[in-house]
Amino acid sequence: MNATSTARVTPDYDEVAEWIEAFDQIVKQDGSGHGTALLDALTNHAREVGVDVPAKLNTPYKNTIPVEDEVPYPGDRALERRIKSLIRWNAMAMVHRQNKEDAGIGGHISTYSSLASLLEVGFNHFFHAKYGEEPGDFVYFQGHASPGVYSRAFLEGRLSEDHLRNFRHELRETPGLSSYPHPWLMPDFWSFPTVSMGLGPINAIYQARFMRYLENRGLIAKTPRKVWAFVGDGETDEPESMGSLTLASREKLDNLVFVVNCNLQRLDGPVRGNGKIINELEAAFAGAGWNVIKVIWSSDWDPLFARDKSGMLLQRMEECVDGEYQSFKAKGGVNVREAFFGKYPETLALVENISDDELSRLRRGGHDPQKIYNAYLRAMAPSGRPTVILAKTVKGYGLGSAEARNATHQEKKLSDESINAFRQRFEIPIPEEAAHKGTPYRPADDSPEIRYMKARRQELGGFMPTRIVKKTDFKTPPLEFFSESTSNSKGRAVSTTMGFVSLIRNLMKEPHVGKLVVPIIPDEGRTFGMESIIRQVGIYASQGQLYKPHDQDMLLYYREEKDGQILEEGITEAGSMASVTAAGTAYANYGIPMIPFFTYYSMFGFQRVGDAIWAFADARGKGFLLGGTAGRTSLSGEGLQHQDGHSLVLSSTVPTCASYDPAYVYEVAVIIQDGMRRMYEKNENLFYYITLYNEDYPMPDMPEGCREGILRGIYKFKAAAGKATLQLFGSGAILNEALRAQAILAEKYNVHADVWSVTSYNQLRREALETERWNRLHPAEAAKRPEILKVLEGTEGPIIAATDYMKSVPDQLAPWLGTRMVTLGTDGFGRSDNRQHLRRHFEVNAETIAASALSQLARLGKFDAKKAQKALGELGVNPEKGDPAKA
Ligand SMILES: Cc1ncc(C[n+]2csc(CCOP(=O)(O)OP(=O)(O)O)c2C)c(N)n1
Ligand SMILES: [Mg+2]
Repeated sequence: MNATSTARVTPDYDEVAEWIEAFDQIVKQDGSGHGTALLDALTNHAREVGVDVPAKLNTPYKNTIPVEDEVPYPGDRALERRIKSLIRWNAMAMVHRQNKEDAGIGGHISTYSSLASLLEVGFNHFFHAKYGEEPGDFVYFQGHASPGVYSRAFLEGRLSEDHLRNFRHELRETPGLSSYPHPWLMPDFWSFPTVSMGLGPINAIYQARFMRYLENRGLIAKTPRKVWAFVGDGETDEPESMGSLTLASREKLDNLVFVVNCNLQRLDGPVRGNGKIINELEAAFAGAGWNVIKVIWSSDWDPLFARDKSGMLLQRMEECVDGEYQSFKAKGGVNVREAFFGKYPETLALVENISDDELSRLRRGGHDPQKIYNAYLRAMAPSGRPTVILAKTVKGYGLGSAEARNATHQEKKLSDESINAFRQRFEIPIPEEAAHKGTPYRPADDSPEIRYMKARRQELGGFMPTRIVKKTDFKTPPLEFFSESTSNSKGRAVSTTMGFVSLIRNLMKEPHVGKLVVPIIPDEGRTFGMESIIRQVGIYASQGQLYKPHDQDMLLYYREEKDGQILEEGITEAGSMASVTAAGTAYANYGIPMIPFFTYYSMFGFQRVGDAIWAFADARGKGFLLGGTAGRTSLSGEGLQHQDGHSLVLSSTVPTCASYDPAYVYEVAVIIQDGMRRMYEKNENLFYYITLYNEDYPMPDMPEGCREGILRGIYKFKAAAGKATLQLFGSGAILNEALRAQAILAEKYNVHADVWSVTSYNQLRREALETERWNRLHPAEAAKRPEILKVLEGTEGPIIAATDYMKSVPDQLAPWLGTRMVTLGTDGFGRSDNRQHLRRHFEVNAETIAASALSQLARLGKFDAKKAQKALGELGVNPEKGDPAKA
């Protein structure tokens, strides 16, 4: 053959057969490893001589593990099938009954029906609840398969019939079961919220990585523990599902197993009707460096493969698209014979002695415990790579008319006929009438089924899922420990970001707490001046540093260590948030109160990865999110996409998030010190969002007696020199503008104002709402006053509240301050101009604050209106300028 010609030629089949024979002989003699080496050598050689050898990421459309390599199933197949049938029944019956009695309550039955065997093999043979002293495997369940997980717990005797009766009725007298895995709602049961598609997979990857981080840092013992993630095939469309695959292979996470439930359907219809999702995923995962194990066909197909000498069976399998595969299951045996096998005489002949009924029951691999067991077993072997199992299943398996139908995802109850068919197919020993109602069924405690399933779980360390939080003895360093942060900056202009970096640097030296700190950065370390931390504790690198950094002889070189403390995530806020989630729930999952400090561009936090943050809250996550480069006007020179004036609005929506907008480093210190105490010592379920600015200014000493005020959300920072007839509120870097306005007003207009630092409008609002609710519920008792009103008692005049965030941030207090408060904020798109121009544009500079104060006093009849109008001009405020909110 001409080596330079790239034209494809039809192979000579005899020649091919000869080569294959020779190859087979070598493999038989010297083993499969030799076969691999030979192919490698041949491929390399072919490339050297210019033969086009395309990289192939797909293997034939059949099981990865050949039949001859399978080991026998170790469990009692018949008993396990009985158990699985009962679980299937109770899962389906629970949703069915609930929807019969309370139409519209929701629930899913078709997802679990496709997942049952995949989970049951895990429960009976793989999922460890404990490894000696260490907690066991982590399992991320497909969220809407939760009925199956509840149903198993019911058979195990951990959930009662009342619990099932109250599925999705959490608000009834007997607390019920939450729709999906929610640690917030069922804190003794679920650990990992998964049902927001894509968050389970990415969180599982970073969990497996964090496990290694803890091991490599010597904080937990090394165990063969695994992280399992059960993922929907439709779910893999989410960028979060697939976005971090290469991290898992790069980090050699062979503690990670993905099982993709390839039922070929999502909510509306087929996942890849015109293609094959399994092939697509195989190529993507293999390309990302994962071990791929395909479990496509059950043992039912083994004899057919064995008899098919023509190769036409595999060819037929290769050429069918998923839309056709779905149809075969939806339409039944006659159709399978005609449409699938009937295409070629060779394939039709293969099934001539098989009935239509049997044809309809040729199972897919994901419903065959034998094939599943072998795949899981292979995934357990240390391979230096994460494993994905692509298991082909049928959505709505066993649900009669709902099987493999496009509408099956939404199916919540079955017809009497389908219920009856189900009851007979899975041999559920309850009368027909009771079955129609969806009555649960649990055999006696001493029945073989219950004894078997309990024995299996006992062998594997206990029931799953369970969430057990051990008390840890956490000692918060006292505020005195942070004295560097609470003292003035000796006239040096510094930012709260720099102050925070010094604080965390010191904290990492603290003997008890230091090692628990997990600094997490998405490639913004230098932006925040964190080079010194990199030098101090190193960046975590599971392989250590394999090269000499070019800046090695510099003081602050790029230091990577196997036991490095910093998680430098690269440019992925989603990945970073997954690390925050692993670290911030480690107190529960590993029994170690790790403290994440995630520092990032505030614009790319709540707005970009808000859903992941919401799931973190659901998981009872703890720790600190630090929104750096905060403030629409404080971050100068960047522009519209970077300038954040709303993360505090978004953070206020998360119920367990305490949001703070501090102006000075001592405020940051007070918030962090108290945060650690509340989260880790008092075991409160909350986390913190703290804004950090990059504007430099001298930091003052912490004034006496302001600690409570900082935490509450407001304290008087600088009283008026004369009698105050005006109150100025400032937050973050804009507090300085309020202080400048105080001086302008006093000097130029003889108006005296108190200046308050408002560290958290959101905390003040929450307290006020709580007080107000109490008042509403206790009309016969003396009304209590919200903190904000108590604090302002005796103060005079209007309030001008200025913030680098949207006006709706201070407006959170409008129900209590009413028209007394005028808000100035940064509504609208940002610009890349400098601070001075930005603050004038957004009307939050000192001059506008002063002018707005005079204007308001004039409206109240306390300042001459004409003078106020003139003052606008004097202060450089153009009354005819366009509204920045619309600009
Ligand atoms: C982020 C997000 N978007 C949409 C949904 C709504 N939803 C729930 S299940 C589902 C289909 C899931 O399909 P697949 O992942 O294939 O799971 P299957 O039920 O087929 O096993 C959708 C769209 C969701 N839960 N989360
Ligand atoms: Mg699916």
